Amino acid sequence: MSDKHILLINPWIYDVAAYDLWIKPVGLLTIGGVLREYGYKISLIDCLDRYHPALSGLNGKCAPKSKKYGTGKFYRQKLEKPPALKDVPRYYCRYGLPLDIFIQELEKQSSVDAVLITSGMTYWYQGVFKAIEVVKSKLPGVPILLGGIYATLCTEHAIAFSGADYVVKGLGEKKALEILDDVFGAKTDFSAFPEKQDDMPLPAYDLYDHLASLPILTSRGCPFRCPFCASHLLVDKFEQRDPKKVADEVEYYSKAYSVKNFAFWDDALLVNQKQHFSVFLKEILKRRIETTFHTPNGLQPRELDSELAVLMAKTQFRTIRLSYESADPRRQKEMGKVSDDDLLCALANLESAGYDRRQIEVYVMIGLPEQSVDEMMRTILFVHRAGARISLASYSPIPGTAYWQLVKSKYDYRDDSDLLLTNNSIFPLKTPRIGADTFEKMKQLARTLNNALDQGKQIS
Ligand code: B12
Repeated sequence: MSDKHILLINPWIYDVAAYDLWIKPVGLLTIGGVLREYGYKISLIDCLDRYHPALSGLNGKCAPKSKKYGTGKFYRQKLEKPPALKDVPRYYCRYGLPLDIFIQELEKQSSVDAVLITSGMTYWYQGVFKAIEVVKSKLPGVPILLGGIYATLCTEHAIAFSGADYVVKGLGEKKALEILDDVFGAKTDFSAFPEKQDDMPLPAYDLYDHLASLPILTSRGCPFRCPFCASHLLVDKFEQRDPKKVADEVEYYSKAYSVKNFAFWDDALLVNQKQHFSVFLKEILKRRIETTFHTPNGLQPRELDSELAVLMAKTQFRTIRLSYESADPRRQKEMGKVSDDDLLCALANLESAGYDRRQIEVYVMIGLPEQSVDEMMRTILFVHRAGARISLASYSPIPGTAYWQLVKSKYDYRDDSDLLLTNNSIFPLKTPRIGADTFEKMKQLARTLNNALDQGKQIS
């Protein structure tokens, strides 16, 4: 057992746009839960907590408001644009707690023995670096461990430039304990260490003052190998949890904390759905849990049969997004998980279960390497003609993926190019095939078609 105090930090988002879609640092908080089981005292500064008490009344304004299902805008402060983005006509901002509040929160912490910082998108690294810089100046000599998505996908970059004392690649529950052993000269007994996700303690959500909505994971990893996606680089094997234990978790948070919105963050939620997701939904019905569910990560249309659609309607799924990505048959084959018919069938099933197609959002990828304007247009039009909402997902190149090689060989992009340029709002602007004009036209087209749907019109 240890009496050491570990401070967990979820840093800001530095970006040209950001929106809180039920964001919580699940990985960091799970590590927090594990550390607590091993006797560490933990505390948290979540720069992305929109309900942070210090935000209410800030500059005479109230804390940012939430929409109906718990999403909302972050507080933001404009920053000077970094050189790589000089010609991008957007504001570059720090989203989340104002810097002075972060500093006050750090100063309030008593005797911190180590700091654990997480990281999200690769192109958010500047927010991570700033948090590390401030921690170093306010808590000199305290060891800093950095992990998370950026640290895993761009480990060399993080080692070279972040300033963290330890950079961790991949899942961090055990590695964090091992490093802390090293730091404190301790020797943890790992004989009872949970190997399965189900045996891990719950994420340390109790560290928040206010919990309105939560992400939930029923699995880790992904059995698919889509060439644009990094999931397999983050977690190498696909593991699904016991659906009844996931239901226990939802029941616990909805009863103990009155959480009303749960967003699934799985990469592949519907794999083996009859034995997995449907079992979870039946549990929710049986236990009469009254909450609302959301799937911001796209669902696989192929798995969405009529029985599942009915279960989703009964258990109050409100935000439903489907992964379609492209109308190009070659690309569909490459991804191996969706065809036009799959999408049409899933929409028909959802409609029969009582959903209005216009509320179902369908992801359309734009800006993929070598993707033609024609392919993007055909995909956008196909979704519109199917009566569903177009949700544009602009491509973000990710180091280590199959498409990364293609990006480097086809575009003016090198391994040492600034990661800021991999931002999904910026990369398409810079690609010769798309460029700012076409990108804007695609967005405009999607907006026009979605507006037409809202007015009950379909443009053929
Ligand atoms: C949920 C999710 C989202 C959510 C929100 C995520 C967020 N926090 O902002 C939503 C739906 C909003 C989203 C949006 C997008 N996403 Co996304 N998303 C994910 C997803 C599926 C899960 C992330 C997650 O939380 N995992 C769960 C936790 C448990 O894992 P974890 O945080 O990694 O933590 C573990 C380890 O990293 C480590 N660890 C973490 N912190 C620390 C700290 C320390 C000290 C240590 C030791 C260890 C450690 O231990 C943890 C537990 O083992 C990932 C894919 C994936 N499998 O990770 C993609 C992913 C991060 N997203 C990605 C992409 C492309 C996008 C979009 C650009 C898609 C689009 N075109 O619109 C947008 C961009 C949004 C934006 N504003 O820029 C890419 C990354 C892109 C990049 N360049 O970085 C990923 C990797 C998927 C992919 N396609 O490859 N996303």
